[in-house]
Amino acid sequence: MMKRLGILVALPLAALAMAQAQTPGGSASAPGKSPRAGAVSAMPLTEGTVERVDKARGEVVIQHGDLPNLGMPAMTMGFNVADKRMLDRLKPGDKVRFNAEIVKGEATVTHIEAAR
Ligand SMILES: [Cu+2]
Repeated sequence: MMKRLGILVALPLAALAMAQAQTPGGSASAPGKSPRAGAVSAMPLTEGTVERVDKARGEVVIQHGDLPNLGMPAMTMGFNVADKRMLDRLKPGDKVRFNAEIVKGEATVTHIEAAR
C-alpha cells in the first residue's frame, strides 16, 4: 500500500518540480513569492505520537494525524528520516509535530519537533 501511494504522490510532485525548474524564476507557479519562502515553512505541521524508534533501520513509527500532502489519513506507520540524527531526539511516547514527504518512494520525515 505504501509503495503504491508513494508512486501516486511522487509522480505529480516530480512533474511539478520539473515544471518549476523549466520556468525562469518560477513566477508562473508562485507569483510574488520570495524564493526563500520554502516548501517546508509553507507546509503545516502534522501532530503525532512516537510509537517506536529504530535507529538501526533509520525508522520511526509514528501514530499520526492527517497528512494532506501525502493524501494520507490518520494512522500508525513507519517513516524513514531525512537525517538519522533526528532519531537521537525521539523516544516512544513523545508528542511531536512533523512534516513528511515521499523521498525515493518512501514516506520520509523531513522535519520533526517536540509538540507542546
Ligand atoms: Cu500514514
